[in-house]
Amino acid sequence: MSDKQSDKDEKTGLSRRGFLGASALTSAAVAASGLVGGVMTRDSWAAAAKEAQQKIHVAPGELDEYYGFWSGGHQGEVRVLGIPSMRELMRIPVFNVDSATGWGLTNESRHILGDSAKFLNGDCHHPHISMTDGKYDGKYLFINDKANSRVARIRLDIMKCDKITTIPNVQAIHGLRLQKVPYTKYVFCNAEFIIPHPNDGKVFDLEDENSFTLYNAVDAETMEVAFQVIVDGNLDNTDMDYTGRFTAATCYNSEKAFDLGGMMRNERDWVVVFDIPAVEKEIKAGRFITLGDSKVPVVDGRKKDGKDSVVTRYIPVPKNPHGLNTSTDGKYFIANGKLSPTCTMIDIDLLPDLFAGKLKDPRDVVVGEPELGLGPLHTTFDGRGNAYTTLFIDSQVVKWNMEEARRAYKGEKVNYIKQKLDVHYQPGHLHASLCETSEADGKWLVALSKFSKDRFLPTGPLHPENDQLIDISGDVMKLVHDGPTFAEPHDCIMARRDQIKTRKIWDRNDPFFAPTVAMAKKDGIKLEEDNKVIRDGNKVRVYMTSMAPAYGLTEFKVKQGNEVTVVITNMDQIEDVSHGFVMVNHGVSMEISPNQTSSITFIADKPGLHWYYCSWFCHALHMEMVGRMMVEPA
Ligand code: CUK
Ligand code: CUA
Ligand code: CA
Repeated sequence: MSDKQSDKDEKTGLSRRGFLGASALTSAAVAASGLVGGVMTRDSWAAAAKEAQQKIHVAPGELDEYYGFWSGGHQGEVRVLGIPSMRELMRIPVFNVDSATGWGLTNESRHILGDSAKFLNGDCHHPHISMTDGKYDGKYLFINDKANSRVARIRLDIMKCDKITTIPNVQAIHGLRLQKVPYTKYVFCNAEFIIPHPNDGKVFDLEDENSFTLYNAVDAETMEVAFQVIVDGNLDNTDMDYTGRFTAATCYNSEKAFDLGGMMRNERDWVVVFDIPAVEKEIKAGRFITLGDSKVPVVDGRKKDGKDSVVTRYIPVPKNPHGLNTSTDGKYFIANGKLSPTCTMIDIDLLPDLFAGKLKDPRDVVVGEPELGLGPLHTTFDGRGNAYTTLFIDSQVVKWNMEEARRAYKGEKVNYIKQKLDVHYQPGHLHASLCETSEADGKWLVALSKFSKDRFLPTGPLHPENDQLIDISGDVMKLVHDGPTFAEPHDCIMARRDQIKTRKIWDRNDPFFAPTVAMAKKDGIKLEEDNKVIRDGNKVRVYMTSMAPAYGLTEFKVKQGNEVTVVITNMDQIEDVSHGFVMVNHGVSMEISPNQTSSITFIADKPGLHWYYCSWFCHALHMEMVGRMMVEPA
């Protein structure tokens, strides 16, 4: 950070320490003037933000303190940002096709995409980092695809997607969260939409008892679906506790309706709580079914004749709840009311009694229901007992104290609301640094606003979103940065930079390109040395190395109609020297980073001379890094 900054502030002549003190006084004055608990004006936050703005200045050559991983929304990728600078560092293509790296075009990426490679789109919402003992372990990042019902895993050492799983029997994977304790064994994800089973066109009725949706657990290592649970109603967002026993999910369509009016009919929908060891026990005892062609064990978690199943409990909460967040102290599941101005606090310590039948009413586990403002969507935490909730309709972030909200629910007169801060505009998710772990450090908060309106230079009818950085380290929230982003990130996650350990260059034994290495071995090729063309009937495999500024092969000959696979191994072992390969007029492009092997397959359908060139600037003679494919007419 800006430790090179001058010790004295030029305008005020105050030392840096004095300046901080003065700003703390300003905060106290703001509190005394009654702004806390009220609305701060544009002027007042601008003044309060001055000192915080210096904190976010990461000078040229200096590094950020946190990694941020941003969902790319219906653009389908994951973006890596540095926090607090909000500088975009990298993009990780996942459910999209990427021209620069060749994701979706190369054989390696198509192998990972599997059958779903036929889809060129995705819609990601929820990026989450794997954990050990309730802390980020930096191994993987998982993300959902609502559009094509998939879950993807990104290896954080290379920042590439390495597995994608399509969830069977469902439509639209939305909420996604990870097991926190003792480690991320399961990835939990919600299928949002209710569909008939089997969905073969004979039944279109959602009232039918064979119409339902499923809660899903994916094994984080194998990425296979471990089990599914049938639920009443639908599923929106989910989270897990810090004991490893319970997960919870919101349902906004307890009505099983198919239209807006119907979905808003009930004053209360519910949170469904899952007892995960109880689900595992059912499966072990053989009490499960399977659906369609899939072999995944399915346990029924619906109520039967008003009686609870052994794996679920349904807790009524008001109305069309959305976000579901576990407080970092491990005490509460918090359901965000959306159509109700409230959040519902569920005491996790009371859930064993609820499952044991010791409580009369499922609402007995509710220990707080603070009234926060209009349109609560998501909540995050600072590790100091405060919660921060987005108010979509009010365009605000509200800071509130959880223990005080709990006391107020018992009838005590306490003002649990600490501050309301205007954000711009209509926020969905918000996320504080390390807030999904027991290490929540209460430093930075990002509010992901759905509308930017007047905040940026106009870009035509389509506007960017606005991800706003807020300093929450003091008593008062300070808005310090507007961050334009493309196509609705929905959600993000921040980890300390020491928690993410990346490789500088590829390991030659990396499983990412293992199928290509196996193919070369069959062809008797030494990838690190050989520059050879293998002809196999109509198939031609062209193996070459690359080293700046030249390919190992500057020409090769094929016949019109041949299926050509170009395999390139980058022998530059210098960090940051990536090459590319583009075959002009063939839709062929890929990245080959240091020590990496990449391959791409296409049809040589046009006779004649066709140039190929390096697309990643690698050397003073990068423009000259070219070659020719000669295609003889059929
Ligand atoms: S959801 Cu978009 S604002 Cu998909 Cu997490 Cu709530
Ligand atoms: Cu190799 Cu540019
Ligand atoms: Ca509803």
